Amino acid sequence: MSSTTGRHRRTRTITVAAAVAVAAGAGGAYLGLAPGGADAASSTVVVSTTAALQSAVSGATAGTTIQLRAGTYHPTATLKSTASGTSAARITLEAYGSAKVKIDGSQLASGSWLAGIYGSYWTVQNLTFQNSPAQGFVATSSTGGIFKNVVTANNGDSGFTLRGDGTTNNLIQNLDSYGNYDAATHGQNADGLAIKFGSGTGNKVTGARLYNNSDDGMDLWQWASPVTIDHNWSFGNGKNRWSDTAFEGNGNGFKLGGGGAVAAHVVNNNAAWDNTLHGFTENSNPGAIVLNRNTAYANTDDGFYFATSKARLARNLAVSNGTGKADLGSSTVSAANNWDAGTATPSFVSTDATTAYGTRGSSGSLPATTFLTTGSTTIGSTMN
Ligand SMILES: [Ca+2]
Ligand SMILES: [Ca+2]
Repeated sequence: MSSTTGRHRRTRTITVAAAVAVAAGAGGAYLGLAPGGADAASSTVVVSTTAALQSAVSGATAGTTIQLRAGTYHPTATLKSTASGTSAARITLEAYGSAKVKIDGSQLASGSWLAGIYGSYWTVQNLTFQNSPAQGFVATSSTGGIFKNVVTANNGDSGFTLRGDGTTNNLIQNLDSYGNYDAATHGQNADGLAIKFGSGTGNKVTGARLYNNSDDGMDLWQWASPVTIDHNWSFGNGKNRWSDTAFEGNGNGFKLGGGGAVAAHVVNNNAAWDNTLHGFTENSNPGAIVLNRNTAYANTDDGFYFATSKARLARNLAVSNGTGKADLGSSTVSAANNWDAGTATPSFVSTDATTAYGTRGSSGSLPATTFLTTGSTTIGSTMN
C-alpha cells in the first residue's frame, strides 16, 4: 500500500473477485479468476487511429478503458458494442487527458448510426460525435451509464438518444447537442436529445445545451417512466436552417411526452427560448409532470402548454412568448407562476443570449451568463 499504483492494483483485484462472486450468485456461470484475469479486467487501451478505435470498441469488456488521442476519427462502420461493465468495472470511452477528440461519421454508409451501445455501466466522456448520416450516439436498454461532457453535432438524426425498455439509472451531464437535422425526412425527427420509445427509472439529464436542431431540443416521445430534467437549456430548435423547401421540424424546447405514454417527469430550473413551438409541453402526456422554476422566453407558441395533463407548475416564468405565457387544462395545478394572480414578473438582467453560446467551465459546466437571470430567489431559472 506504499504507492498509488499498488493500492489501485490491489483494489482492482478485490473488486473483480467481488464482481465474479455477484455474477455467480445471480445464477451466472462460474467464471473463476484465471491468472492475469485482474489485468485483463482493468486494461487501458490508448488509440490514435480509427482502426484501433474500432477494434478497441468491438473488443471492450468489463474494466476496459479506451482513451483517444487528439484528432478526428472517421469510422467506416458504426462503433458498436453489446458488452457490459459492472458498477465496479465500468467500460470507459474517453479522450486521453485533455485531448480534443472528434468522432466523425461522414464516411459511414447512409442510415448508419455513428455509435451504438447495448450494454450497461459505460462511461463516455469528453468526446464529440458529429456528422453521422443518422443518429450520433445511441444507448439501448442500458443501465448505469455516465455520459459526461459529450458533444453531438450536425448528425443526420437525433444527436444523443436513450432508447429501449430497461434503460435505468443513466446520467447525461453537460451534453451539447446542436445542428442535428434529418434531411431525408425534412427535419421532422432530429432532436438534440431523444429519450424515446422505452422505459426505465432513475435517468437524469443536467447541464445540457440542446440547440439549433431541426426538430425538438429534448423529446420524451413514448417514454413511460419519469425522467429527471434539471438545469438544462433548450433554444433555437425547429427553425429551417437548411433551406429545406419541405421542412417539417417541430421545434419544442422540452417535449415531455407523446404517443400514449404516461410519466410524471420532474422538470426543474431549465430554460427554453427562441424555439418555434412551445418552450415546455406535455405533448399529450397526461401524467403528473412536475415543473418548478423554469423559464420560457420568446418561443413562438406558448411558454408552457399543459392542456390535458395533471402537471403541477410552480414558480415558473414565461415572458414574451408568441401565443401566451401558459395554456393549462383543468387538471393542472398552478401556483406562484408569473401568470398566476398576485405573482409579479421580475425583470431580466439581460436578454442578450451571446454568452449562453459561449465556452463551458473547465469541468464542463454551463457557461456563466446573466442572460434571463433576474436575481429572484423564488421564480424562474437561475441559468446555471
Ligand atoms: Ca417531429
Ligand atoms: Ca421530436
